[in-house]
This record gives sequence, C-alpha cells and structure tokens, in this order.
Amino acid sequence: MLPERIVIIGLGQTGLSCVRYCLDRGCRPLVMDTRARPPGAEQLPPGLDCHFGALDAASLLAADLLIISPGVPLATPAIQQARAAGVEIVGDVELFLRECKAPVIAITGSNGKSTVTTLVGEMARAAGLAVGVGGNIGTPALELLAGPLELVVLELSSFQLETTPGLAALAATVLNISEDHLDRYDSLAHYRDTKLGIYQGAGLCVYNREDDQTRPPAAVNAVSFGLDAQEYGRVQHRGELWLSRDGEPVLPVAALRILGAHNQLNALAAMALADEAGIPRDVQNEVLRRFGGLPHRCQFVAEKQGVRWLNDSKATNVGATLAAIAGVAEVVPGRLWLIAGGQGKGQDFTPLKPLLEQCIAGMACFGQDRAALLRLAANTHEVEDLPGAVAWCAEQAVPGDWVLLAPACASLDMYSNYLARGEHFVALVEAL
Ligand code: UMA
Ligand code: ADP
Repeated sequence: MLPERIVIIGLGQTGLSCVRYCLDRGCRPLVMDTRARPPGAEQLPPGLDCHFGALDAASLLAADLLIISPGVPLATPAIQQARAAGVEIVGDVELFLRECKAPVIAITGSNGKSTVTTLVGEMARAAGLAVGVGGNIGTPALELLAGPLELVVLELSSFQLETTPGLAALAATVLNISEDHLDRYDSLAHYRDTKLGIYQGAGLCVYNREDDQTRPPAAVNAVSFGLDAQEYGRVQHRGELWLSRDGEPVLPVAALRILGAHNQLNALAAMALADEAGIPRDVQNEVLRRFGGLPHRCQFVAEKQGVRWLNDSKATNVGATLAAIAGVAEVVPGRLWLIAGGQGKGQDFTPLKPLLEQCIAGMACFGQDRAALLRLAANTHEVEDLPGAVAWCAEQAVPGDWVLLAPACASLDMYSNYLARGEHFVALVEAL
C-alpha cells in the first residue's frame, strides 16, 4: 500500500516509471525536477502537480514518501532536511523489490556491469526462464513488473544502491572497483562502500579475487572469480587456456568472442551467478560461445583505407579505458591510436600513462577535460571535438593501424550520453 503524499524527484526515465507505478496504484504524486524542462515532462498525464526548476523544500518536508531518481544526489540539502525530519526516502529499485516475488541476481562494479548483466540474462532466457533484465542497463526496474518473472537480473549503479536498503539478492556481485563518480562521492572509499552495499542480505556474494576492494565482509557465503586456477578461474588443459570451476576445465578461452582478460573475468562472474540461479552449464557455455559483445564496447566499426576503427564509447572512466587498450593491444598487430576526452568527473588520469607510452602510437584529446589528458605523455595531440579527433587519426594512421575511441570520460559536455557519442563516432568513421 502506498502512502498518500508521495513526491517523485527527477523526471528522466526512472521518474517516469515511478509516476506510472504510482498512478497504476491509484496514487497521484507530486513531481519535481531541478531542471526547468526535464526530458519526461511531455509524457506526463495532464493535471499532475509538478514543480520544475528547483526542489520545493516545504513539499518535501510535508511528504510521507520521497522517491528519488539516481541522478539526484541524496546529499542535496532539501533532501537531507526531509530525511532528518523522518520522511522515508527510497529509489525505484527499492519499490520494485517490495513487489517482486522472483529471485534477484544483482550486479554492480565500476566496469563490466552491462556485459555481465546481459550474459546472465541471456543464459536465463536460453534456459527457458521468464527473466526480467533491467536497472542501470536501461530499463527502469519497475517496468519489469509488467511481465511474468521467474528470475530478475538487475544492473545496479552506486546511485541506485544508495536508495535500495532492502536488497536481499539470491546472488550479488561487485565486479571491480576503480575511480568513478568522484564528483558525487567525497572519496574512493565512500564510492566503494556504497557499491559493497549490494552484498547486504545476499544468499551468495560473488567477488573478484584480483581486486581486494570487492571483498564482502568475512562472515558471508562467498565465492570468487579471478585469472588463476582457484574457484571460478582459468586452467591450462589440452595445450590451451580454459575457464574453470575448482580447477575443472569448463570452456576454452578461445571459444569466447569477447576480447581481453577483462572479458574473461566477466564470463567467470556470469558463470558464478548463473550457477547460483540453477542455469545448466551447457546452456551457459552455449551463450558464452555466441555472445559477441554489446554495441559501443570495443565494437568493430569499419575498415577505411586499411585502417580499422573500434568504438568503445562506453569506456567512461580510466579503468574501462585501460581494460579496452589492454584487450585490443593483445590482438592488434599494427599501431594503435587512441581518442579520449570529455568530462573527467574528478578522476586521476595518471594510471593511463604506462599504457600510453607502451601501446599507443598517439592520442587525440578532445572535450572539456582534455588539458589533463594532454599533460600525460609526449604522444598526445589536442583537438576541439570528436570530428577533429577522427580527422587527425585518419591523417596519422597508415594501413594496418587501428584506431580506438575509449574516452575515459563521460560524454555529457558534448552529448546527451555515451550512445550519442558512439553513434556520432560511427557516422564520422563511415563518412571517411
Ligand atoms: N537531473 C537533474 N535534476 C533532477 C534530476 C536529474 O539535474 O532533478 C540530472 C542528473 O544529474 C543526470 C540526468 O539528469 O545528469 C539524468 O538523471 P535521472 O536520474 O533522471 O536519470 P534517468 O533518466 O532516470 O536514468 C537513470 C540512470 N541515470 C543515472 O543514474 C544518471 C540510467 O543510467 C539508467 O539506465 C536509468 O535510470 C534506468 O535505471 C545511465 C547512467 O549514466 C546509463 N548511469 C550511471 C553510470 O552508468 O555510470 C550511474
Ligand atoms: P558498465 O555497464 O559497468 O559500464 P560495460 O559492460 O558496459 O560496463 O563495459 C563498459 C566498458 O568497460 C567496456 O567498453 C570496456 O572497455 C570496460 N570493461 C568491461 N568489462 C570490464 C572489466 N571487467 N574490467 C575493466 N573494464 C571493463
């Protein structure tokens, strides 16, 4: 039963799904957004109370329940005031979990979330389960309530975890932790601890033994994945490397279509989660063999004048760019050129330095925070924007070279999201 006075804060995809959820249950919420013209405004039914351009602190204090979108910081003073006054604050995922009867697989991490979420979702579907896949990956969780559900696979961001106190997943994972969203958290430890909240109440915690920051508290039921032979890992078998479980070979690494050690870790995490959901191993393997990766993640775009172009627009932080360079450098015989830049979100870019010096012929730096990238190494070059970066790389590269867009930054200084940036890149390359 929903209380009477509900305020929904944020009118993007999440806010709209919350409005629909409330209306379907006979409750008319008040909707607020700090943006003067939030994207979902024109989809609202006529006559709904709205307050756009700023938050109205008095209405927040008078509410029984605040439903907050992930893009709205909990630390916002008016929201903190309401919390201090005892107003309940939740996110859409919490509302979803209160209604959902099916077991939940919950996935977070700085990178690899969408890949692992998609893999587990595909495995469940291939096993014949009625599976709902949503959360940060794009479909707001509440929309999943519309269909039959035998299993739910949720990608959860740190923002969503802040407002999901009641998570008790069948299995939960933190895939890895590297710097991200430091414009919203006061330290890496704060960001990590928010992510580790995904383990609360989980039946099984799946962690990355290559990354100590992903370890759950000692007392819980846990299993790990990593690149050695333990638990979910890798072993040599019949002269080649295989993914393995407790030292037993499961699938040759060469059978995976997704590139790089980071994707082997993603596959192992997906196996661990799928095992807990009871999905048969042969079904898992069939999905791992056919999955070619998601668009905008190390996606092959085209070969132009003998130069191959790759789109990893989803690399929105340094950790993702490092993984993309390492994965691509393993298979690229020629020189590799990099395009990076955008909004740095307060990250330290220096971890890029060694790979820039060892694996990259040159880096075109564009966007708001390009100055910090330009300072990293001698082989950097300043351009204004993505067209400038593509033009420069096309001039520099010779047949046999590869060019990788892996920006290490958010796109929001110039694009509505990473998809728009990736699509612009694909169009620019196709026009060469
Ligand atoms: N905003 C305001 N004022 C408001 C409300 C929002 O300025 O009052 C801004 C936010 O700061 C943000 C933008 O509007 O820049 C969108 O925020 P939102 O909360 O309305 O976002 P939604 O459209 O509901 O989309 C959200 C997730 N977005 C964010 O967390 C920023 C989507 O993840 C997610 O797919 C969707 O819910 C469905 O669950 C996107 C994302 O970028 C892909 N996530 C971040 C990431 O992956 O790094 C966390
Ligand atoms: P997310 O949903 O967490 O952003 P994605 O699966 O969409 O993750 O991958 C985003 C980018 O992160 C990829 O393009 C790749 O460069 C990088 N990446 C993917 N998996 C990993 C991983 N396990 N470790 C580090 N980087 C990764």
